[in-house]
Amino acid sequence: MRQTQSEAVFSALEAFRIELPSWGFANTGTRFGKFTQAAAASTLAEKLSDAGQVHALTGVCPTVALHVLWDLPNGLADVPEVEAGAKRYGVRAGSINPNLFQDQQYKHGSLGNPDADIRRAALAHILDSVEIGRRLDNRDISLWFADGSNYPGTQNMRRRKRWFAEALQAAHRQMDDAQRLLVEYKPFEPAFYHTDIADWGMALEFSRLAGPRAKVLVDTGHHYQSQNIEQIVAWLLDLDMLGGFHFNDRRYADDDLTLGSIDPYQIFRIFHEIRFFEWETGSRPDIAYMVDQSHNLKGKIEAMIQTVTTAQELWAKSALVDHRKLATAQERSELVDAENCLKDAFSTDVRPAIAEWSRSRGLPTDPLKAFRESGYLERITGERAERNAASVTTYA
Ligand code: RM4
Ligand code: MN
Ligand code: MN
Repeated sequence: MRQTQSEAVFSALEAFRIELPSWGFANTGTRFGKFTQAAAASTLAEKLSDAGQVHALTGVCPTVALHVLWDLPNGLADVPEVEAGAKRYGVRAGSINPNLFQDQQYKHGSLGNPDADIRRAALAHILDSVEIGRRLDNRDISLWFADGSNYPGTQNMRRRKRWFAEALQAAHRQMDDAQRLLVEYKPFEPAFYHTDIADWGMALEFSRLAGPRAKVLVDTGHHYQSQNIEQIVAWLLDLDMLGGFHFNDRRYADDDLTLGSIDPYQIFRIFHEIRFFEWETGSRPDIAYMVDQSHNLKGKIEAMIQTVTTAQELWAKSALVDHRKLATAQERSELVDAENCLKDAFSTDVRPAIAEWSRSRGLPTDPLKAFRESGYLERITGERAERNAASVTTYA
């Protein structure tokens, strides 16, 4: 017998958790400057506190991704502070993101830098990050490299590829069995001629070279216009190489806009591929769902609540696809019927069922409203406004 729609939504939501990025609560901007917000978080404690609010209201964001340079500037020595802050604000440390792009020495790259000393420094930072992840008892080290070049002929792409492979192998050797390396790709920016890990094929090759616990991380904003991301997801699932996502939306490039704000059907199609895979194989892949967004115009906490709510809605809709019907229609090449399996699920209003689930878990049925009524924003605005007004906003 088929589950009722609300049963399907309930069991889908029970299995869905999404990680928040600490940097999504801080003042960020554009290439031309930062727009400061009075309520933005600038300390680790403030970021954990804000993330804790989103988790308290939605119930599905128990972990916070950390950027080592921004959140643990003293490396391992900051681990106790992270533990204490996480405990205090009701969250846990999430994926550990080494920062291999901000230091001046990385002007010509990190693991791909022609200077061996700089490559060694970059690897040392990754090895520290592996150790930080182990101490914080978190599974994933999430690697994104800005490495690349701006002008033809200026870098040896093959040599850089080999340096990357060697260093990723060394990082993999450092991990214990509970840890994973996630390898993120991005076609361009900040490098505008070549990027060392430019697409999912390169990330896949590096993951395979690194070792069995290295997987590919798909950031939804890191593709060329109109690329079929769900096909990439389907391939990675079939290869058992999909490690996680950085969710955001985009219209032009790596815009880091709110999930589902431009093309919610895209995210639905990605979720559908995952659920269809689970139905077909009877297995549940170990995928880290993470948000990677920068909210420089919207209120940061509100934007995060909106993101999480949208993710739940799209995930719940994807749970409504009738897989048996879809499989039959695909076998018979009944194109309209097959496509309608997706469209019917996508156009179902799942919000009442989600509200019902939230109520059953003792959570607010409208987290955004609950946030606005909580007084939290007024309190942090009062506490943080002066410091944020004094922070640097200039571009040049
Ligand atoms: C990059 C990429 C990384 C993120 C940095 C801040 O574009 O998406 O995941 O850590 O931005
Ligand atoms: Mn990302
Ligand atoms: Mn990005």
